[in-house]
Amino acid sequence: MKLYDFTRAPNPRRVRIFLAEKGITVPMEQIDLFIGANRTPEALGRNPYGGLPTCQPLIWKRVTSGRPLSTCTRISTKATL
Ligand SMILES: N[C@@H](CCC(=O)N[C@@H](CS)C(=O)NCC(=O)O)C(=O)O
Repeated sequence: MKLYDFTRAPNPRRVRIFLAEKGITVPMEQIDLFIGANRTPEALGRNPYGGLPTCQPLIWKRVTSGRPLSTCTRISTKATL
């Protein structure tokens, strides 16, 4: 599992805090929201909403409605499975 993170954003921070409390270490990559690095074709390929946090590979499973699942809560839940 790799976490796409931005240390200055609150939602990715929630996941980092959760992982730290659980003692889980994962690779992380900084995506600078302030320069729009979350809106590159590569980033939008990972997360069509362009938001952070995003996790690969296990979060981007589409449900029948076509809506991707990617939230702090979802990532945190999956990280403990
Ligand atoms: N519902 C999402 C919200 C994610 C979110 O809004 N992230 C913000 C950073 S705190 C973001 O990526 N904003 C930039 C954008 O959406 O372009 C979650 O719980 O993770």
